Amino acid sequence: MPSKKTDAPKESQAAGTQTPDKANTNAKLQRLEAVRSDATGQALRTNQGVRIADNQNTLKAGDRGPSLLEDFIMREKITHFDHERIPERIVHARGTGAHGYFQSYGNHAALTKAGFLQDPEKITPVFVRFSTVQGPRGSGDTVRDVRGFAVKFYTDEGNFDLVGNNMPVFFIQDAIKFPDFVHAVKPEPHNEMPTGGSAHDTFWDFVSLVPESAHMVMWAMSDRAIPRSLRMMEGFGIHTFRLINAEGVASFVKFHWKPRQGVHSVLWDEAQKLAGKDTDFHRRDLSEAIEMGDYPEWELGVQIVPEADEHKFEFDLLDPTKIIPEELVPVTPLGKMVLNRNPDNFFAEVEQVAFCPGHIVPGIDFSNDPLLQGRLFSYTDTQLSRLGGPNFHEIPINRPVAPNHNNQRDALHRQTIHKGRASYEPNSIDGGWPKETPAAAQDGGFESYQERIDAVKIRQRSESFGDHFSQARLFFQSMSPNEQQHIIKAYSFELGKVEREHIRVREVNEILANIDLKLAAAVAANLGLPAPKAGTVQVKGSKLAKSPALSQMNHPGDVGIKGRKIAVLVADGVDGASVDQQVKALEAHSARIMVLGPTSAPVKTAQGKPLPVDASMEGMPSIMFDGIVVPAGKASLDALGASGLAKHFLLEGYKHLKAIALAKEGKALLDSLGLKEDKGLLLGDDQKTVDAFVKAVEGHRVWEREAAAEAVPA
Ligand code: HDD
Repeated sequence: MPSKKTDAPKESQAAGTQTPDKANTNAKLQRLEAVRSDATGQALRTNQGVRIADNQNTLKAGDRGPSLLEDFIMREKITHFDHERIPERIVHARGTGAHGYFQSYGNHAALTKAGFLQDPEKITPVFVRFSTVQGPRGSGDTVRDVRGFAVKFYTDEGNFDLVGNNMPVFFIQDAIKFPDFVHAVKPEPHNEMPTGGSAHDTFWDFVSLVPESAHMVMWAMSDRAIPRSLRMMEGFGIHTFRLINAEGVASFVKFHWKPRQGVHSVLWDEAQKLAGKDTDFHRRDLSEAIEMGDYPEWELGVQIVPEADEHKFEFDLLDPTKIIPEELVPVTPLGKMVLNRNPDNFFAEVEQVAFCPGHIVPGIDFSNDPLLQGRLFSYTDTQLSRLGGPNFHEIPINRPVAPNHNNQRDALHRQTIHKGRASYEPNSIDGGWPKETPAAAQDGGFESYQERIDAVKIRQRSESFGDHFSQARLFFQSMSPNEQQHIIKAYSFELGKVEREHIRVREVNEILANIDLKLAAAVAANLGLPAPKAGTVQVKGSKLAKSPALSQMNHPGDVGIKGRKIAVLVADGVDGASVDQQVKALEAHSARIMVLGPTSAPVKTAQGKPLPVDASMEGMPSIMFDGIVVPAGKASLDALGASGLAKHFLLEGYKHLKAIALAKEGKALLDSLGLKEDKGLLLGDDQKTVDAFVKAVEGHRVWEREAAAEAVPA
């Protein structure tokens, strides 16, 4: 139980960390803002503050002579440039970030004493970094990979980092296997290929030998690994954590982020093309949305398991390769997060931000998940070489808004100028400050949950971690038929890239066959292998036949087509009134519309007026949109029908199951493409067509079309 002492140091009161009003939070944020630099109206100077008269020429002996070593201006500039790069993250190197805030829905004091979850009036600033795992900093955004979803809450009681992913489980159960896993998934050591992907021998060698990865690999082969947008992903804390209230009562929890934008993906063919046509597809989407005021929003929720129920599940709560199905323990919403500000400087904010699962605040604590326990060490350790020493908490993006006085001193890049003589505790020279805050005081100091441990020191995996296939099976069987087909294709694609036959065989016979024989047979057929007749182990199976919460189809979101991108295809002779009508109708739904022409030059409407276009169909191909509209105007429709670019745009949009609406007179164009109307391929000029189009975009893809679209070339 927590300590009963209540004598808090006066200093902590004076610091004003307790007042929960917005003004106070904003004032603290100002402390971070003070380091933002704006050079508008400022003179160009050296780092020492000397005004620079000539930034064009090195100091030389004569205008055609050799450069002089004494040119401190040139030397300072080049020296700094030579050292601009820092080591990229060993994993999650490719990422992007945004600022925002978290706001609790109510007072969750019964669950936790964490201050930021107690007051719906309190605005807690956050910084979020989304990332891929495998690829280097310059790799593509849409590769098949897990996405990191790391949130730093700058709470009044210190920073809380929720360092999760967009998938609720992980590849391994024990942190000691992390370097092995990462070495296997990273590009192969002899040729540093492939960049950004897992379709290669070492990855499949490892995962086919490590059955505990089966569940996570299933997620990685699903559509979750190719999100449509970072705004359209769920986030998960993965491990079981603890929340602890002021009475010391703890509950196990799993953290969830639910996007209001829904959970949506691109198709694999789109993902591959986007990785080439727009490497920055995801970061662009996030930053544009925020720029346009279309702020993405997530609900933070928890699945709560009372301590007493720890052992009531058919899996171990400490096993990070397992979910608690939401049908068994629903997600209780706690609050919302809104991302509403882009970084001013990528390096200073996104690159230098340092997360650590060990950054927690009073009211939150760890579980004994052995993967989490290892992470508590790794993250701080990695910053030492990545950010150059133990003072990375002083980099502005990492600074807490709560005060952080202590007796740690010196080391590389120290910025704080400590006053006082005593950098030790206890001391009598500086009045004994800074002092501990007893846990039971108001706004008490952090106290670890007092869990009773009576155990033998041992290197051994608990037997309760032994079932690797039941939840992988539950996942596959909970998917819609379309999603199941995508999974089959993803395994087939990836294993098809594996050069060594014995690895393919092992994955099919010893992993997939234990998950689902139909899945194994379908993948085997695509690889030219015999279908396995039975699995290699006895799989207990899950009591639940299905978990609907696992299918993306059941997460449509609640923002309609707000922010969805619609292409309006035009050419000379387009009916200006028809364009206006379509654009207005879609803008009424807050969709983001771009008018595309054969080139970036304006087109001439049937009414003889110039119509500016936003981009060319080549510059913004169909893969960058959620829906396509073709307005009326016979000459324009004929021109589009004669243009390979426009035909490809429409066929590709059709193939990728996008909603397409053509003016009625577009029938001939449709016929020439060999396409037939369906639920999302619409002909008409009336409101009914617009409504059907909006509904189809809202459905994200015209799933009913998928079989027919197979015949259309990619
Ligand atoms: Fe990790 C970065 C998520 C297991 C070691 N990890 C990193 C990031 C995310 C995750 C989102 C990027 C943070 C950022 O944007 O800066 N990692 C996870 C999740 C895991 C996980 C959800 C399992 C549930 N990680 C894990 C283990 C270890 C690490 C088991 C080591 C034992 N992770 C690291 C790291 C990184 C990192 C090497 C690289 C850069 C960094 O930490 O700051 O320390």
